[in-house]
Amino acid sequence: MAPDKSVVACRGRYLGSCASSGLLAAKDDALILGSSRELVQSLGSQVEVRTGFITEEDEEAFLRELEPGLKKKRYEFDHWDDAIHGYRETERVRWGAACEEVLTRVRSVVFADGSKLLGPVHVLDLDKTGYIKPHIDSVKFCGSTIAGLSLLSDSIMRLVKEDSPSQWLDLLLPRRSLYILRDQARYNFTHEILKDEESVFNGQRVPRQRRIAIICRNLPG
Ligand SMILES: O=C(O)CCC(=O)C(=O)O
Repeated sequence: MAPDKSVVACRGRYLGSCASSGLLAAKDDALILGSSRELVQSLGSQVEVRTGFITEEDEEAFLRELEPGLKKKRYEFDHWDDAIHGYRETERVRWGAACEEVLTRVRSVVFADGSKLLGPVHVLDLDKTGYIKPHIDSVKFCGSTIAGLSLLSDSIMRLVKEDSPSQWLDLLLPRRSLYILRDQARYNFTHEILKDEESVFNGQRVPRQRRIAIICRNLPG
């Protein structure tokens, strides 16, 4: 009989698994590691990682649309006060049919019917040496939910409780996965994307390559 893997302790940290939890069955919880079992469980409903959300063909469709515009921009490295190091970015309202179909699927999974969404989709291209420092998205411009597709590379997103830094979650974001941050996870925890040198999940190196994130947000309510 398979062991109960509902929560697996890993060197003083906890790795949630949906193996025996009906409530969490729709999620890939083995991709979420936290400072305590309680935190993994309590924040579990507000953090999701869905592996294989897009196909290789979908990823290629996004790259075909985005590369010509991105290539004209330079990666930005030297703004000391920026939350992001080694990036270029763009926004896009209109997409070709293949990408629009994926984005419709993202919106239907992430947002309730009738939610007011930020019109343009944010595209963030991180160089292999790039990373995103801990920050909380502006409450002026962004509502309760942030969802992102990861293209080209696996990566680790770290959430740290703003007023209690010993409370943290690491999310392993595999290439072509979708992540979703909601409510407390979005408002009370900083999020960051680790640099290549620090990219280790549950003791295992997760090499960071160039990564493009396609990010959808709702509007403040
Ligand atoms: O690259 C990502 O998926 C996260 C982006 C991010 O942190 C942000 O846009 O606030």
